Amino acid sequence: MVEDWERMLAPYYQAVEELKVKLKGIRREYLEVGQHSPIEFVTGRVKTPDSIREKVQARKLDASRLEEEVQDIGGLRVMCQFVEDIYLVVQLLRERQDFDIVIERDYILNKKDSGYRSYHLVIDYPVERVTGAHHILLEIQIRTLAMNFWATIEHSLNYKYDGDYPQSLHKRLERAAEAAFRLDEEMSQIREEIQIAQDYFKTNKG
Ligand code: 0O2
Repeated sequence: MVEDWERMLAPYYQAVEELKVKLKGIRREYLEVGQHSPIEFVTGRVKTPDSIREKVQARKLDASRLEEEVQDIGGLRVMCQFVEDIYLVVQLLRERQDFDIVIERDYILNKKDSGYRSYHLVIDYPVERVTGAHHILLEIQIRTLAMNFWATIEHSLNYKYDGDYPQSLHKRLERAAEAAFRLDEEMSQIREEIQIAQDYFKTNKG
């Protein structure tokens, strides 16, 4: 499939590190001016050759077009406190000049059958190499802390059962996904109250 994985993955490692710095920079900018940051924390990873091979086989992808077919070889994850923050982050990323968004998938409005919720962006990112700009695709997943909690647990179970859960577990995971979503809705209500309280404080202080 690939002769030299280290060489092929090198631009992905560079891009993931660069984007972690850039996304954490957004958080820092908000905090510097004393505002709520829509970004709580950021993680990033590059898929292993084994995991890339597995995905190509499982999805019957065209291995000769690996870098176009597997769009999450390099992946960033942005965790937010509130669902509203997710859409603000998406808006901030749409306005950036350092990459182009090529695909947007809203798995919050359109949750997956598994119960999975997240907002996915696939971006075309130019990595500056000594040989010039090398364009690669990267996936950015944007989700709340509650969505991340559910996805992390479900991912481990998925791995254990190879996606073939007992029916009872499937039902429980669905219920857990709905509970996580209700938690997000409750937190959004609190967020509105906090903002009203902050506005009240600004108007009435002194
Ligand atoms: P890992 O280990 O998480 O990095 P597509 O289905 O192609 O239209 P999508 O959903 O963007 O578009 O792609 P894909 O390949 O289905 O999912 C990409 C990643 O989204 C997955 O990466 C997961 O991180 C996450 N994801 C998607 N669906 C689910 C789900 O049902 N449960 C959980 N826990 N995560 C999900 P990988 O490949 O699993 O690897």
